[in-house]
Amino acid sequence: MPKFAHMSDVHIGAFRQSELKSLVLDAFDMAIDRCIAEKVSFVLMAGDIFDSNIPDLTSVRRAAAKMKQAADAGIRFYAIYGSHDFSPNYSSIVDVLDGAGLFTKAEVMSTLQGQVQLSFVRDPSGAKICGISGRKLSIDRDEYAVLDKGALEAEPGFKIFIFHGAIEELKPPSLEQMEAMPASSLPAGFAYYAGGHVHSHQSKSLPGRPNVTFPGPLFATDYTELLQLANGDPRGFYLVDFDQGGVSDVEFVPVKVCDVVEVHYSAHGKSSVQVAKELTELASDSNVGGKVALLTVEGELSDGKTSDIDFSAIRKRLMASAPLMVLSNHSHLTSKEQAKLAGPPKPVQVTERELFEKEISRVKSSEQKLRGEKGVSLALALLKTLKEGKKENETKGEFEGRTSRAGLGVLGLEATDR
Ligand SMILES: [Mn+2]
Repeated sequence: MPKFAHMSDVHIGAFRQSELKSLVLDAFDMAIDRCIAEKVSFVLMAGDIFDSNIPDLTSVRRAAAKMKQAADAGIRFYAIYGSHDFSPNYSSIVDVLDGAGLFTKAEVMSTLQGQVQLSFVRDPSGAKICGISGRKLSIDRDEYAVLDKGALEAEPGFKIFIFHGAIEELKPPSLEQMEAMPASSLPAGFAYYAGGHVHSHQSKSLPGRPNVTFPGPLFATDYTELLQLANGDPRGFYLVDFDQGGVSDVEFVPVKVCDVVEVHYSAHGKSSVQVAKELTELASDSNVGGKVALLTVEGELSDGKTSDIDFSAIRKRLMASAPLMVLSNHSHLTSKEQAKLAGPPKPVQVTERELFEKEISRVKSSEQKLRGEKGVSLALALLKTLKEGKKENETKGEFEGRTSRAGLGVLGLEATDR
């Protein structure tokens, strides 16, 4: 029986550290090797294949070489953008690979009388695939609202819908806050719904919409997800048996590239001297060879400062057992002594206002609006404008023009034409 694979949220190019970037690609290699061994007809990539629209090229080169190997084995790839690798003007790596013939973009969209029309991409196996990409700022939700579902539902044959967004009925409790749409937004009567965006795996059949499936990442994309791996959360993709009659089996295939372990230490109620000593011993005794080690230190020191603890020395000790990588997190380590001095941290906005209030007396200007409370408000408004970064795909010139126009607007000055 023919098979297809369904992956999503691989986030190739994620992580700053080259060792972790490489592990993301190792997971991708393992998944593709399995697809080749299983002789799948095609692979669905439901968005966020890459961590950004223009990821680092070393990662792209490795991923493209692997896909080429699969393509040479006769495997076809159908992809949509996610929210990370989307670009509004066709300058995403997804478009590059589509242009090079390695991918086929599964979103073929047009608008007719205010309605969104989708066209099917036909795979040689007979499967008909269509879908909607993820976008930044959830613009895609509007597209579902005006989607011509009737035409899609009327199409006969074995149909797959590919999408990038959370579905209310399948939202994991840990992602309560995530924006989601009801399953009724999806056209009914397809054989399989290949989802992306939700970073945990799940497959569920809903009335009229069977096999609504999210694979989640193949490895991890940030520190929190590395912690999930340390806690034993499985990662992988789906293998699906199908024929023209429909889907007969949906199987989750775990992918594991390495062990991830957390070395957890509570410093609560201990002195900085004691913590430094105990952490050094803990690091010397921990065997994290061949693993990714996450060192978490938290709690409030009874005595001494957090800076008394030499974390780089402790890290070095951990490195002695030759781990793949050591990441440490001590952002939740505090001390009684420092808390007394500094008080609880203030929100950024409060700090900014306080700084301006302190400095405003130094402004010597006859312009009333630059002084006193008015001056503080103006400075805050200007700062807010200047903080707006360069927009995706905005050129340097466009960015500078927009920023100076907005700044002059805040100051109540007219921009002069050059
Ligand atoms: Mn994602």
